[in-house]
Amino acid sequence: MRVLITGGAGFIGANFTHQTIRERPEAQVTVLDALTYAGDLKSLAPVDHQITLVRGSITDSDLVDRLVAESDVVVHFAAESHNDNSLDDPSPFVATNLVGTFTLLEAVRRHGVRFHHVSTDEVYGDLELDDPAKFTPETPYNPSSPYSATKAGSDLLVRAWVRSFGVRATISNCSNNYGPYQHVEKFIPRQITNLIDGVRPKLYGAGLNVRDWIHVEDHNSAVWTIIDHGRIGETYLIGADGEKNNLEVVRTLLEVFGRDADDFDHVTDRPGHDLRYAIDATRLRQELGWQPRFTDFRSGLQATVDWYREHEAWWRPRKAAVEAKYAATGQ
Ligand code: NAD
Ligand code: TDX
Repeated sequence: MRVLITGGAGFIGANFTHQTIRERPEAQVTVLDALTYAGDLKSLAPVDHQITLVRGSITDSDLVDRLVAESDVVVHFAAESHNDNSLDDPSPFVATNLVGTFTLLEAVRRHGVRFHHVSTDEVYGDLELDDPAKFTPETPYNPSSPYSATKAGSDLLVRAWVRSFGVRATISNCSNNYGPYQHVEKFIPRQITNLIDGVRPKLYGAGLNVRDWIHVEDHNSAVWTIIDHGRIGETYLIGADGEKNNLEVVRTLLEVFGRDADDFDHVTDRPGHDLRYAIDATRLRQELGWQPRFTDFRSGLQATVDWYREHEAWWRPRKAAVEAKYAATGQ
Protein backbone atom coordinates (compact mmCIF):
# COMPACT_ATOMS: atom_id res chain seq x y z
CA MET A 1 0.00 0.00 0.00
CA ARG A 2 1.31 3.46 -0.98
CA VAL A 3 0.52 5.90 1.83
CA LEU A 4 0.78 9.68 1.48
CA ILE A 5 0.98 11.37 4.89
CA THR A 6 0.51 15.15 4.93
CA GLY A 7 2.02 17.00 7.88
CA GLY A 8 4.24 14.03 8.74
CA ALA A 9 6.96 16.27 10.22
CA GLY A 10 4.55 17.61 12.85
CA PHE A 11 3.66 16.12 16.22
CA ILE A 12 0.91 13.62 15.42
CA GLY A 13 1.98 13.03 11.81
CA ALA A 14 5.54 12.12 12.83
CA ASN A 15 4.26 9.67 15.45
CA PHE A 16 1.88 8.25 12.82
CA THR A 17 4.77 7.84 10.37
CA HIS A 18 6.83 6.00 13.02
CA GLN A 19 3.90 3.75 13.94
CA THR A 20 3.25 2.96 10.27
CA ILE A 21 6.88 2.04 9.56
CA ARG A 22 6.99 -0.07 12.74
CA GLU A 23 3.72 -1.94 12.28
CA ARG A 24 3.24 -2.03 8.48
CA PRO A 25 6.54 -2.95 6.88
CA GLU A 26 4.81 -3.45 3.52
CA ALA A 27 3.68 0.22 3.38
CA GLN A 28 5.49 2.62 1.04
CA VAL A 29 5.37 5.92 2.89
CA THR A 30 5.66 9.41 1.41
CA VAL A 31 5.48 12.44 3.68
CA LEU A 32 4.40 15.80 2.27
CA ASP A 33 5.25 18.63 4.66
CA ALA A 34 5.90 22.34 4.21
CA LEU A 35 8.24 22.35 7.23
CA THR A 36 6.62 25.43 8.74
CA TYR A 37 7.72 26.57 12.20
CA ALA A 38 5.81 23.49 13.49
CA GLY A 39 7.48 20.88 11.31
CA ASP A 40 10.86 19.39 12.18
CA LEU A 41 12.96 17.03 10.10
CA LYS A 42 14.52 15.73 13.32
CA SER A 43 11.15 14.19 14.18
CA LEU A 44 11.51 11.90 11.16
CA ALA A 45 15.21 11.11 11.65
CA PRO A 46 14.52 7.63 13.13
CA VAL A 47 12.76 6.57 9.90
CA ASP A 48 14.36 8.78 7.27
CA HIS A 49 15.80 5.85 5.26
CA GLN A 50 12.40 4.18 5.12
CA ILE A 51 10.29 7.04 3.77
CA THR A 52 10.24 9.53 0.90
CA LEU A 53 10.07 13.09 2.18
CA VAL A 54 8.73 15.84 -0.06
CA ARG A 55 9.03 19.39 1.17
CA GLY A 56 6.08 21.36 -0.17
CA SER A 57 2.66 22.78 0.61
CA ILE A 58 -0.72 21.08 0.44
CA THR A 59 -1.88 24.27 -1.30
CA ASP A 60 0.42 23.53 -4.28
CA SER A 61 -2.08 21.86 -6.62
CA ASP A 62 0.45 20.56 -9.18
CA LEU A 63 2.62 18.95 -6.53
CA VAL A 64 -0.41 17.56 -4.68
CA ASP A 65 -1.85 16.14 -7.91
CA ARG A 66 1.38 14.30 -8.72
CA LEU A 67 1.78 12.83 -5.23
CA VAL A 68 -1.87 11.83 -4.89
CA ALA A 69 -1.78 10.12 -8.31
CA GLU A 70 1.02 7.88 -6.95
CA SER A 71 -0.85 6.94 -3.74
CA ASP A 72 -3.45 4.40 -2.60
CA VAL A 73 -4.44 6.33 0.53
CA VAL A 74 -3.91 9.90 1.76
CA VAL A 75 -3.81 10.49 5.52
CA HIS A 76 -4.24 14.21 6.04
CA PHE A 77 -2.66 15.66 9.20
CA ALA A 78 -1.16 18.90 7.82
CA ALA A 79 -2.67 21.98 9.45
CA GLU A 80 -1.97 25.14 11.32
CA SER A 81 -2.79 23.69 14.71
CA HIS A 82 -2.34 26.21 17.54
CA ASN A 83 -5.31 28.20 18.86
CA ASP A 84 -3.17 30.98 20.36
CA ASN A 85 -1.45 31.56 16.99
CA SER A 86 -4.82 31.70 15.24
CA LEU A 87 -5.82 34.59 17.53
CA ASP A 88 -2.65 36.44 16.57
CA ASP A 89 -2.84 35.87 12.77
CA PRO A 90 -5.63 33.72 11.29
CA SER A 91 -4.49 33.96 7.65
CA PRO A 92 -2.26 30.84 7.43
CA PHE A 93 -5.10 28.89 9.08
CA VAL A 94 -7.44 29.79 6.22
CA ALA A 95 -4.79 28.97 3.61
CA THR A 96 -3.64 25.62 4.97
CA ASN A 97 -6.69 24.25 6.75
CA LEU A 98 -9.30 25.33 4.19
CA VAL A 99 -7.52 25.84 0.84
CA GLY A 100 -5.05 23.02 1.53
CA THR A 101 -7.81 20.53 2.34
CA PHE A 102 -9.74 21.68 -0.75
CA THR A 103 -6.61 21.12 -2.90
CA LEU A 104 -6.21 17.57 -1.57
CA LEU A 105 -9.91 16.80 -2.06
CA GLU A 106 -9.77 17.87 -5.69
CA ALA A 107 -6.76 15.61 -6.26
CA VAL A 108 -8.31 12.54 -4.59
CA ARG A 109 -11.47 13.22 -6.61
CA ARG A 110 -9.52 13.24 -9.88
CA HIS A 111 -7.57 10.08 -9.05
CA GLY A 112 -10.15 8.09 -7.05
CA VAL A 113 -7.82 7.81 -4.04
CA ARG A 114 -9.00 6.90 -0.51
CA PHE A 115 -8.77 9.89 1.87
CA HIS A 116 -8.71 10.12 5.65
CA HIS A 117 -9.16 13.58 7.18
CA VAL A 118 -7.72 14.13 10.66
CA SER A 119 -9.70 16.68 12.64
CA THR A 120 -10.43 17.89 16.13
CA ASP A 121 -13.17 17.83 18.75
CA GLU A 122 -12.92 21.65 18.82
CA VAL A 123 -15.27 21.83 15.83
CA TYR A 124 -18.10 21.20 18.30
CA GLY A 125 -17.31 24.26 20.44
CA ASP A 126 -17.28 23.65 24.18
CA LEU A 127 -19.35 22.09 26.97
CA GLU A 128 -20.26 23.50 30.38
CA LEU A 129 -18.08 22.31 33.27
CA ASP A 130 -21.06 20.83 35.13
CA ASP A 131 -22.72 19.29 32.04
CA PRO A 132 -22.61 15.46 31.99
CA ALA A 133 -22.88 15.52 28.16
CA LYS A 134 -20.05 14.59 25.80
CA PHE A 135 -19.53 15.30 22.10
CA THR A 136 -21.08 12.72 19.76
CA PRO A 137 -21.08 12.57 15.95
CA GLU A 138 -24.52 14.24 16.11
CA THR A 139 -23.37 17.30 18.11
CA PRO A 140 -23.87 20.46 16.01
CA TYR A 141 -20.76 22.27 14.81
CA ASN A 142 -20.09 25.44 16.82
CA PRO A 143 -16.38 26.34 16.61
CA SER A 144 -14.98 29.17 18.76
CA SER A 145 -11.54 30.18 17.42
CA PRO A 146 -10.15 30.85 13.93
CA TYR A 147 -8.31 27.51 14.28
CA SER A 148 -11.41 25.49 15.09
CA ALA A 149 -13.53 27.39 12.54
CA THR A 150 -11.11 26.49 9.75
CA LYS A 151 -10.99 22.86 10.91
CA ALA A 152 -14.81 22.80 10.96
CA GLY A 153 -14.85 24.24 7.44
CA SER A 154 -12.40 21.60 6.27
CA ASP A 155 -14.59 18.82 7.72
CA LEU A 156 -17.61 20.21 5.87
CA LEU A 157 -15.64 20.31 2.62
CA VAL A 158 -14.82 16.61 3.07
CA ARG A 159 -18.48 15.76 3.73
CA ALA A 160 -19.57 17.68 0.63
CA TRP A 161 -16.93 15.98 -1.56
CA VAL A 162 -18.17 12.59 -0.34
CA ARG A 163 -21.80 13.38 -1.03
CA SER A 164 -21.48 15.42 -4.22
CA PHE A 165 -18.55 13.69 -5.91
CA GLY A 166 -18.44 10.23 -4.33
CA VAL A 167 -14.98 10.76 -2.87
CA ARG A 168 -14.01 7.79 -0.64
CA ALA A 169 -13.28 9.64 2.60
CA THR A 170 -13.58 9.23 6.36
CA ILE A 171 -13.21 11.88 9.08
CA SER A 172 -11.96 11.57 12.65
CA ASN A 173 -12.37 14.21 15.37
CA CYS A 174 -9.97 13.60 18.23
CA SER A 175 -9.46 15.20 21.62
CA ASN A 176 -6.21 16.70 22.99
CA ASN A 177 -3.13 14.58 22.31
CA TYR A 178 0.03 14.30 24.37
CA GLY A 179 3.28 12.38 23.87
CA PRO A 180 6.71 12.72 22.22
CA TYR A 181 7.53 15.30 19.52
CA GLN A 182 4.83 17.81 20.54
CA HIS A 183 5.82 21.43 19.94
CA VAL A 184 6.81 23.39 23.07
CA GLU A 185 4.11 25.98 22.33
CA LYS A 186 1.45 23.46 23.47
CA PHE A 187 0.29 23.16 27.08
CA ILE A 188 1.93 19.94 28.31
CA PRO A 189 5.33 20.30 26.56
CA ARG A 190 5.48 23.96 27.56
CA GLN A 191 5.08 23.09 31.23
CA ILE A 192 7.43 20.08 31.09
CA THR A 193 10.20 22.15 29.50
CA ASN A 194 9.55 25.01 31.93
CA LEU A 195 9.97 22.57 34.82
CA ILE A 196 13.16 21.12 33.30
CA ASP A 197 14.44 24.73 33.20
CA GLY A 198 13.34 25.37 36.80
CA VAL A 199 10.60 27.81 35.64
CA ARG A 200 7.10 27.75 37.16
CA PRO A 201 4.29 26.32 34.95
CA LYS A 202 1.90 28.89 33.44
CA LEU A 203 -1.81 28.29 33.87
CA TYR A 204 -4.29 30.33 31.81
CA GLY A 205 -6.93 31.91 34.07
CA ALA A 206 -8.11 29.76 36.97
CA GLY A 207 -7.00 26.52 35.27
CA LEU A 208 -10.45 24.95 35.49
CA ASN A 209 -10.83 24.36 31.73
CA VAL A 210 -11.13 20.66 30.96
CA ARG A 211 -9.42 18.77 28.13
CA ASP A 212 -9.96 15.06 27.29
CA TRP A 213 -6.36 13.81 27.04
CA ILE A 214 -5.37 10.91 24.80
CA HIS A 215 -1.91 9.53 24.09
CA VAL A 216 -0.82 10.18 20.51
CA GLU A 217 -0.19 6.44 19.94
CA ASP A 218 -3.84 5.74 20.73
CA HIS A 219 -5.02 8.50 18.39
CA ASN A 220 -2.91 7.02 15.61
CA SER A 221 -4.00 3.41 16.17
CA ALA A 222 -7.58 4.69 15.89
CA VAL A 223 -6.79 6.45 12.61
CA TRP A 224 -5.45 3.18 11.15
CA THR A 225 -8.51 1.30 12.45
CA ILE A 226 -10.77 3.79 10.63
CA ILE A 227 -8.74 3.56 7.41
CA ASP A 228 -8.87 -0.25 7.54
CA HIS A 229 -12.45 -0.77 8.69
CA GLY A 230 -14.34 2.56 8.77
CA ARG A 231 -17.42 3.20 6.66
CA ILE A 232 -16.91 5.65 3.78
CA GLY A 233 -18.48 9.04 4.49
CA GLU A 234 -18.58 8.38 8.24
CA THR A 235 -17.30 10.56 11.05
CA TYR A 236 -15.63 8.84 14.02
CA LEU A 237 -14.88 10.57 17.32
CA ILE A 238 -11.61 9.49 18.94
CA GLY A 239 -11.15 9.78 22.69
CA ALA A 240 -10.00 7.70 25.65
CA ASP A 241 -12.05 9.05 28.59
CA GLY A 242 -9.17 11.22 29.78
CA GLU A 243 -10.95 14.32 31.11
CA LYS A 244 -8.75 16.48 33.38
CA ASN A 245 -8.74 20.15 34.15
CA ASN A 246 -5.55 22.10 33.46
CA LEU A 247 -4.85 22.60 37.16
CA GLU A 248 -4.91 18.81 37.70
CA VAL A 249 -2.44 18.34 34.83
CA VAL A 250 -0.07 20.97 36.25
CA ARG A 251 -0.32 19.43 39.74
CA THR A 252 0.49 15.98 38.33
CA LEU A 253 3.53 17.41 36.54
CA LEU A 254 4.68 19.19 39.69
CA GLU A 255 4.42 15.88 41.56
CA VAL A 256 6.41 14.06 38.84
CA PHE A 257 9.12 16.72 39.18
CA GLY A 258 9.04 16.55 42.98
CA ARG A 259 7.96 20.19 43.26
CA ASP A 260 5.50 21.86 45.59
CA ALA A 261 1.82 21.56 44.53
CA ASP A 262 1.42 25.37 44.42
CA ASP A 263 4.61 26.06 42.51
CA PHE A 264 2.89 27.54 39.41
CA ASP A 265 1.70 30.94 38.10
CA HIS A 266 -1.72 32.03 36.89
CA VAL A 267 -1.30 34.07 33.69
CA THR A 268 -3.58 36.01 31.32
CA ASP A 269 -6.41 33.82 30.05
CA ARG A 270 -6.90 32.97 26.35
CA PRO A 271 -9.65 35.13 24.77
CA GLY A 272 -12.73 33.00 24.03
CA HIS A 273 -11.12 30.07 25.94
CA ASP A 274 -13.22 26.91 25.45
CA LEU A 275 -14.34 25.56 28.82
CA ARG A 276 -14.54 21.82 28.35
CA TYR A 277 -14.11 19.15 25.69
CA ALA A 278 -15.27 15.55 26.19
CA ILE A 279 -15.54 12.74 23.65
CA ASP A 280 -18.04 9.90 23.39
CA ALA A 281 -16.12 7.34 21.31
CA THR A 282 -18.86 4.68 21.38
CA ARG A 283 -19.06 4.36 17.59
CA LEU A 284 -15.33 3.76 17.24
CA ARG A 285 -15.24 1.29 20.12
CA GLN A 286 -18.42 -0.66 19.30
CA GLU A 287 -18.48 -0.58 15.51
CA LEU A 288 -14.76 -0.92 14.86
CA GLY A 289 -13.61 -2.60 18.10
CA TRP A 290 -10.89 -0.01 18.82
CA GLN A 291 -9.49 0.34 22.33
CA PRO A 292 -6.87 2.70 23.78
CA ARG A 293 -3.71 1.18 25.30
CA PHE A 294 -2.41 4.20 27.28
CA THR A 295 -5.18 4.38 29.86
CA ASP A 296 -3.07 5.48 32.84
CA PHE A 297 -2.54 9.23 32.36
CA ARG A 298 0.06 9.57 35.09
CA SER A 299 2.37 6.94 33.63
CA GLY A 300 1.82 8.30 30.10
CA LEU A 301 2.79 11.72 31.42
CA GLN A 302 5.82 10.31 33.25
CA ALA A 303 7.02 8.67 30.01
CA THR A 304 6.48 11.95 28.16
CA VAL A 305 8.50 13.84 30.79
CA ASP A 306 11.29 11.26 30.38
CA TRP A 307 11.19 11.73 26.59
CA TYR A 308 11.60 15.53 26.90
CA ARG A 309 14.42 15.05 29.41
CA GLU A 310 16.20 12.72 26.97
CA HIS A 311 15.55 14.82 23.85
CA GLU A 312 16.59 18.31 24.86
CA ALA A 313 18.38 18.75 21.51
CA TRP A 314 14.99 18.31 19.81
CA TRP A 315 13.09 21.02 21.72
CA ARG A 316 15.73 23.42 23.02
CA PRO A 317 16.20 25.43 19.77
CA ARG A 318 12.55 26.55 19.85
CA LYS A 319 12.02 27.21 23.52
CA ALA A 320 13.28 30.79 23.94
CA ALA A 321 11.32 32.19 20.96
CA VAL A 322 8.10 30.51 22.12
CA GLU A 323 8.45 31.93 25.63
CA ALA A 324 9.27 35.42 24.26
CA LYS A 325 6.06 35.32 22.19
CA TYR A 326 3.98 34.25 25.20
CA ALA A 327 5.60 36.91 27.38
CA ALA A 328 4.49 39.61 24.92
CA THR A 329 0.83 38.70 25.59
CA GLY A 330 1.21 38.25 29.34
CA GLN A 331 0.94 34.48 29.02
P1 NAD B 1 1.55 20.31 14.29
O1 NAD B 1 1.36 21.78 14.26
O2 NAD B 1 2.49 19.72 15.29
O3 NAD B 1 2.03 19.79 12.84
C1 NAD B 1 1.48 20.28 11.66
C2 NAD B 1 2.39 19.85 10.51
O4 NAD B 1 1.79 20.31 9.28
C3 NAD B 1 3.79 20.48 10.56
O5 NAD B 1 4.78 19.51 10.27
C4 NAD B 1 3.76 21.55 9.49
O6 NAD B 1 5.03 21.80 8.90
C5 NAD B 1 2.79 20.94 8.49
N1 NAD B 1 2.14 21.95 7.64
C6 NAD B 1 1.56 23.12 8.03
N2 NAD B 1 1.10 23.79 6.96
C7 NAD B 1 1.36 23.00 5.88
C8 NAD B 1 1.11 23.14 4.49
N3 NAD B 1 0.50 24.22 3.98
N4 NAD B 1 1.50 22.14 3.66
C9 NAD B 1 2.13 21.03 4.15
N5 NAD B 1 2.41 20.87 5.46
C10 NAD B 1 2.03 21.84 6.31
O7 NAD B 1 0.09 19.70 14.44
P2 NAD B 1 -0.41 18.39 15.21
O8 NAD B 1 -0.68 18.72 16.62
O9 NAD B 1 0.49 17.27 14.86
O10 NAD B 1 -1.83 18.18 14.50
C11 NAD B 1 -1.95 17.36 13.34
C12 NAD B 1 -3.40 17.28 12.92
O11 NAD B 1 -4.17 16.72 13.97
C13 NAD B 1 -4.04 18.65 12.62
O12 NAD B 1 -4.88 18.50 11.51
C14 NAD B 1 -4.83 18.97 13.87
O13 NAD B 1 -5.94 19.79 13.58
C15 NAD B 1 -5.25 17.58 14.29
N6 NAD B 1 -5.52 17.39 15.73
C16 NAD B 1 -4.57 17.73 16.66
C17 NAD B 1 -4.81 17.49 18.01
C18 NAD B 1 -3.78 17.81 19.07
O14 NAD B 1 -4.05 17.64 20.24
N7 NAD B 1 -2.58 18.25 18.71
C19 NAD B 1 -6.03 16.92 18.40
C20 NAD B 1 -6.98 16.61 17.43
C21 NAD B 1 -6.71 16.83 16.09
O1 TDX C 1 0.73 27.78 28.71
C1 TDX C 1 -0.42 27.37 28.61
N1 TDX C 1 -1.23 27.36 29.71
C2 TDX C 1 -2.50 26.90 29.68
O2 TDX C 1 -3.19 26.92 30.71
C3 TDX C 1 -0.95 26.85 27.36
C4 TDX C 1 -0.08 26.82 26.12
C5 TDX C 1 -2.24 26.36 27.35
N2 TDX C 1 -3.01 26.40 28.48
C6 TDX C 1 -4.36 25.81 28.46
C7 TDX C 1 -5.25 26.19 27.29
C8 TDX C 1 -6.11 24.96 27.13
O3 TDX C 1 -7.19 24.98 28.03
O4 TDX C 1 -4.17 24.39 28.33
C9 TDX C 1 -5.18 23.81 27.51
C10 TDX C 1 -4.54 23.13 26.32
O5 TDX C 1 -3.98 24.14 25.50
P1 TDX C 1 -3.28 23.81 24.09
O6 TDX C 1 -2.17 22.84 24.29
O7 TDX C 1 -2.99 25.10 23.41
O8 TDX C 1 -4.43 22.97 23.35
P2 TDX C 1 -5.94 23.33 22.89
O9 TDX C 1 -6.13 24.79 22.67
O10 TDX C 1 -6.87 22.62 23.82
O11 TDX C 1 -5.94 22.62 21.43
C11 TDX C 1 -5.28 21.33 21.26
O12 TDX C 1 -6.21 20.29 21.22
C12 TDX C 1 -7.06 20.22 20.12
C13 TDX C 1 -4.45 21.33 19.98
O13 TDX C 1 -3.51 22.39 20.02
C14 TDX C 1 -5.32 21.42 18.77
O14 TDX C 1 -4.54 21.32 17.59
C15 TDX C 1 -6.31 20.29 18.82
O15 TDX C 1 -7.22 20.41 17.76
